[in-house]
Amino acid sequence: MSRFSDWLGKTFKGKRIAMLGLIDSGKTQFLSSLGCKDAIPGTPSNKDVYRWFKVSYPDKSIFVKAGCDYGGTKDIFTHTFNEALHKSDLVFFMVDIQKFIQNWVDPETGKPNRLLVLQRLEYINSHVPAIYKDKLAIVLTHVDLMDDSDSFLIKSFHNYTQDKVYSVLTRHCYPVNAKDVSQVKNVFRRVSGI
Ligand SMILES: Nc1nc2c(ncn2[C@@H]2O[C@H](COP(=O)(O)OP(=O)(O)OP(=O)(O)O)[C@@H](O)[C@H]2O)c(=O)[nH]1
Ligand SMILES: [Mg+2]
Repeated sequence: MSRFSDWLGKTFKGKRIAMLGLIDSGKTQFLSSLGCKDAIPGTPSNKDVYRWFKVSYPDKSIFVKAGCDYGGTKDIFTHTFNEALHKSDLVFFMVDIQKFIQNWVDPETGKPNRLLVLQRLEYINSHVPAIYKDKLAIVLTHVDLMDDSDSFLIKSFHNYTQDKVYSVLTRHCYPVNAKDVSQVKNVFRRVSGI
C-alpha cells in the first residue's frame, strides 16, 4: 500500500489495480461489481478513466485508486501490460473460462481463445522481471455458464499451463462469476491479502 492524493485532495491509503485479458473476458464487469461506478460492462473499453472508489467489508474498507480500464484488444494489451505490472499493486489477468475450455474463435483475430490467452501469459512471463510476477492473479470468469465445479475448472486450466515456462504465473487462480458482487469482493480481498 502506498499513500496518494485523490482527486478531492485528501490523502489516503489505497491499491492501484489493473485488469488485463482478452476482449469480453470480464475486466469492466469485475471493476463494476467491485463498486466502480465509472465502469460500464458490455461496451468495449478504451483506456477509460475511473475515479477512486471504496470496497467495503463488514470489518474494513479497501480503497482502489483512480486508474484506467483498458480494453482487451491486442494493440492496447501490448502497450499497457508493462505499465500495469510495473505501476500497479495488483494485476488481475481475466480469462473467460468458458471460451478457454471450449476454445472459441476470437472475433478480432480469428484465432482460438486458448492460444491467445496462453500467448499473452507467455509474453508477460518473458517481458516482466521476476519480482513483479507475484502481483499477477489469474481470475477465471464466466464460471456460472459452466456446469463443472470451480475446482474442476481450475484443474482444467492448469492442464494447459502446468508444464509451461510461465506456469509460475498461473499458480493462483480465482474462479468467479464476475456479475456476482460478493464473489468479486471476496476474490479482491483474498488477492489483496487484507
Ligand atoms: N455470465 C457472466 N457474464 C459475464 C461475466 N463476466 C463478464 N460478463 C459479461 O460479459 C460481457 C463482457 O464483459 P466486460 O467486462 O465488458 O468485458 P471486458 O473484458 O471489459 O471487454 P473489453 O473492454 O472489450 O476488452 C458483459 O456483458 C458482462 O456482463 C461472468 O463471469 N459471467
Ligand atoms: Mg472493458
